[in-house]
Amino acid sequence: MRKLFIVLATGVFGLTGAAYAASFANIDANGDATITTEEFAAAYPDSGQDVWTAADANGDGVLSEDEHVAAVASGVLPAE
Ligand SMILES: [Ca+2]
Ligand SMILES: [Ca+2]
Repeated sequence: MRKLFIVLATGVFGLTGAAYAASFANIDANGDATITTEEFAAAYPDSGQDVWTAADANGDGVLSEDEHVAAVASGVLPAE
């Protein structure tokens, strides 16, 4: 029973990670590992400049995967 729980828990976390990776990859249309304002606008058409500014933590004009993870985790951006 304990072993079954561990297998189930691993499966759930595995799925969550895979779903997130697919999300970033989908938004990063050209696959360069950063989200530009154009890619951001396509993925989040309802999010404005204030959301972008909050998500782009280091202000370099693109979102890294770390910044995107943090923005989703903090609720700045909706999880897909
Ligand atoms: Ca990109
Ligand atoms: Ca940035």
